[in-house]
Amino acid sequence: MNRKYKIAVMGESNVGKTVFFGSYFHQVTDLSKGNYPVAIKSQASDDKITEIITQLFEKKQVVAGTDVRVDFSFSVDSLGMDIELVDLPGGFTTNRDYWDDEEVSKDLRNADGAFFFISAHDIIHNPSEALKINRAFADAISRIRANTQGEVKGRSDVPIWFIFTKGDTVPDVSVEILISQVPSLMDAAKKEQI
Ligand SMILES: Nc1nc2c(ncn2[C@@H]2O[C@H](COP(=O)(O)OP(=O)(O)O)[C@@H](O)[C@H]2O)c(=O)[nH]1
Ligand SMILES: [Mg+2]
Repeated sequence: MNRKYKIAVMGESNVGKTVFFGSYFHQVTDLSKGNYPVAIKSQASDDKITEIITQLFEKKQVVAGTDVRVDFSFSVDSLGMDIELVDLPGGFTTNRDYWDDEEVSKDLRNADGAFFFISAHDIIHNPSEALKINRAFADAISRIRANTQGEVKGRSDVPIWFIFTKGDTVPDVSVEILISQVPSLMDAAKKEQI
């Protein structure tokens, strides 16, 4: 019996979420012709992921924007994991006005892990936009870390990952430099902070 894990996905429209997930699934499923441990069990998710991989790697076209929640859930049976992963339209996760209507708040409170997508291009070339998104993300991290009333286990150990996209547009910038540009997010994500 696999254990279920819910992953929250945060990132503005166009940051590169769908391209990242499409590339990930291309690498880890038998669509890239090897013997890989990841299984996509829901037919709807499988159809959607196959469509994205075909678009990116066979037709070599960019993918259309996401305007509804897209289920990317998958399983790694060898690790006993069922992973619930949903690709959301970007605006929902960076504009806090949507968080209650679109269940983003609930996703954050219940997440077993979270991905925050940040454009390396924006950090370097559009810092005011990056700062705006940082503020929304710092708020999201505090919701992930918050202790829900009555919950026994604290939330200080929920893993949070930052994914810097579009690194190819700023080839001379190291990941250390990118991290140094978002200190408030790194601090907010630290495990000890509750
Ligand atoms: N240069 C570059 N462009 C990217 C990268 N990832 C995504 N893009 C482009 O950014 C745009 C938005 O990507 P998409 O994955 O649809 O973003 P989403 O809205 O976050 O799902 C598309 O035109 C992609 O081709 C990357 O790593 N480098
Ligand atoms: Mg998308």
